[in-house]
Amino acid sequence: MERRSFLTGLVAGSAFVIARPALVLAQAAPAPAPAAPPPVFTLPKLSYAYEALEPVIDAQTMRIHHSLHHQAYVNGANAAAGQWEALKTTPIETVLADLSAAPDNVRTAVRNNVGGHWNHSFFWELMTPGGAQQPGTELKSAIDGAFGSMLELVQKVNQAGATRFGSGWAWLVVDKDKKLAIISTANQDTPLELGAKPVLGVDVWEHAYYLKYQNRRPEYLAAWWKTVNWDKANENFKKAMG
Ligand code: MN3
Repeated sequence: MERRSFLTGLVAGSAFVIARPALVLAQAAPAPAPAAPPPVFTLPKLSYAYEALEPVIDAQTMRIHHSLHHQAYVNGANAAAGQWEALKTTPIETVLADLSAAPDNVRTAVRNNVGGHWNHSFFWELMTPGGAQQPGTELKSAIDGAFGSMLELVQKVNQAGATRFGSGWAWLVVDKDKKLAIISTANQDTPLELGAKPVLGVDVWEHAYYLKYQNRRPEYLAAWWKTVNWDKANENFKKAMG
């Protein structure tokens, strides 16, 4: 079609659209579309307000991190579930422990988005306003045995987070030999694919701290410990050892 006749066609089409409403009103209402199935993955609600972790993590960072970044991973995970049927029914931890089971065309999407959803869900629960002060007796003695002291644990996790190049996470995990270990993962990779179960983990993507701390990631890491919910960490440790 030549440009001239295409434009002429558009004008004629517009006139037709303007003439239509009377016709539409005369018709019966269309049948409602069938209800969409519920999404496979949903954004978890936080058990505290966005401002509750101030001054360590500011409300704006929490709002953007939870309602936009985490939501984007949830959306990506649901899109992946549209392409890989098994993702709708397989437990998320099973999926992340063996990414080789995912078809080639969705594996990266699953790694990034299902991984991101899982990591962030874990992270929100691991924090609480004011922190829950101390690790329990069992976890404390395991930490002392593995690293010497709480202070050394904190230093080693902070070191792992500070030296993660680019984006990722630092973790205290129970490894596949049931030993405590400190690791770091890139992007939204999870400890699950290493056969490890996290006790605690901290997001060191810039989106987690940049508004308040800018380039001072070590300062964010040092402050972050004030938010740690040790009750949750104790629970994670018992589950991992059980
Ligand atoms: Mn994040």
